[in-house]
Amino acid sequence: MNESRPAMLDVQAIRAEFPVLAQRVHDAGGQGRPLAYLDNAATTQKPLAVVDAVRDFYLRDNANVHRGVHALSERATAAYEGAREKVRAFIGAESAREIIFVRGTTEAINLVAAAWGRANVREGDEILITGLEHHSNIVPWQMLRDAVGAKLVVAPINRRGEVDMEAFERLLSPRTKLVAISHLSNALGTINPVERMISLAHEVGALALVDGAQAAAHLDVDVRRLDADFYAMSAHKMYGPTGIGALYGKREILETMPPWQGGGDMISMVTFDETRYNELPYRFEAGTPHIAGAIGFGHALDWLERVGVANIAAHETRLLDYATERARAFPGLTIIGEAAHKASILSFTLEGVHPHDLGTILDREGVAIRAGHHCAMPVMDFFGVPATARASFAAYNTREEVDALFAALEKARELFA
Ligand code: 7TS
Repeated sequence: MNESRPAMLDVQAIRAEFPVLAQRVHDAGGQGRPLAYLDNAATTQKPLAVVDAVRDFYLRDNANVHRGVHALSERATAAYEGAREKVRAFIGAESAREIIFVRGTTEAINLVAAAWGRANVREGDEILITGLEHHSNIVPWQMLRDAVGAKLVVAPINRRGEVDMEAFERLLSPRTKLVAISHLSNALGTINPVERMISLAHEVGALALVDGAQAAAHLDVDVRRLDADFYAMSAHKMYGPTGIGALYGKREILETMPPWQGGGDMISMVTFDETRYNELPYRFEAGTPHIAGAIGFGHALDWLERVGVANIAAHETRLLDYATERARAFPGLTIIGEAAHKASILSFTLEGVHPHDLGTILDREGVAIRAGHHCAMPVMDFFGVPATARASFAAYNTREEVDALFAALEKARELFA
């Protein structure tokens, strides 16, 4: 990791790379407002470098991968495998064979639950998650639990929205087969101490899966330093295309896993009597993959590395600190989630205004936030709220956009006063 001080971002130059940001919304009759896009935890916008890479692929190189003998197929294959190598380098994996392209974090976790889970989790075994998880890191484990008779154990959180580490340690036992934890909570912005959680999991002989959907574009991720057994991410939250993501798995674990989907590309030989499976990573990539998406993902990683994740993180932390300070001073506003270690996400409620109404009013002011349960209903239950409003920051956001958020909140309060 680069230990030098993060550099200040040239945010205006960055914004110029995202044409979608330079628009007014609800502009009928010239009454529109400049867009303040603060819904980055749902999906980030895409820089020209990514859009151009996808477009260029379709305009110049489009062909299927791994099968053709012609020039276009060779180019497509080289670009697709080049993207795999970029993912490997970005997360510090040892080998590109450990990188499986999937649709996103959801599919990555389902792959592990289906392939590793069905082969390794038995009746009475336990899977330990936390009270902070997104539904995609809960439901696949419930499905596995119900299929094999395992138990799903949940480490509780405290009122600040942090995992209770004493309870987490206490809940680990030789029965624990897998610990599945988010790196960064999408509902609250809490950064989990995943390195410690993974090491505790390993002490009882469990494997550890990290849901990195929110973390990968905001925190420095080094899967070998973390010693994660699996790490899941989604390109679309990392300035890349939708419909593509990656699952990292340690080679020695992936080697022992049966495939989860059957079809083309994942085989080395098929007769009607038997099939021999292909080597890693292809064994887990049945069918024609999202070739253009993977290439766009690779360019998004180039973009992230050029701008620098540490520089982006420092910028987002300044925005989050400023927004938090303004939120604390705002009458009737309650911040949901005040963990000591947070990144890029501010979740809150406003007295007397349902978060969905708030989302609609803010939208009329040009401010795009997310209102809802954020696919983390158990987190909402814990805090006793039906939903929260959530502002989430990215490299291109500005202090002025935080001001626009609070000006719009002021309007909402006046409307409901
Ligand atoms: N895990 C976390 C922590 C997430 O935030 C999300 C998506 C997922 C998993 C699933 O990722 P996907 O790319 O497979 O859908 N979170 C959100 C959100 O907060 N608002 O919209 C999607």
